[in-house]
Amino acid sequence: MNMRKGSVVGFISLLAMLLAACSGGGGASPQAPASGATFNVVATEFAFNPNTFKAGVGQPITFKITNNGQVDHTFVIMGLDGKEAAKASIKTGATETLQFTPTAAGDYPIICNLAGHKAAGMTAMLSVK
Ligand SMILES: [Cu+2]
Repeated sequence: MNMRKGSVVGFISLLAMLLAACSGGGGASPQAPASGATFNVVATEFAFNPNTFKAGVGQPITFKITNNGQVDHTFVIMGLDGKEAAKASIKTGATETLQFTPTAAGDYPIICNLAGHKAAGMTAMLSVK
């Protein structure tokens, strides 16, 4: 167990070093890289791009949501119970990070929960297997 975790961490460290090397060292992040998937999402009026995401059960997911729209937006992941599971509010021009680890397989709807935005098309889907 410990050895296994160690190799995963080692692998991620190696990945991080490779990424840092590729970026020329100019923009290396000071934070330790999170394991799991990272999705970059752009919010505008009235859509998320991309709007489909796939992940595995227990896999930590990091959403980096940039609001390129003219008004504020939210990024709300709905749990399989129909309740809000995770939420980020993104002001226009800002980027917010939202972390979520799905604990069960299924389709998790993602919406902007501001009045009228979901109906106008601000929806996405996280499919977990
Ligand atoms: Cu919105």
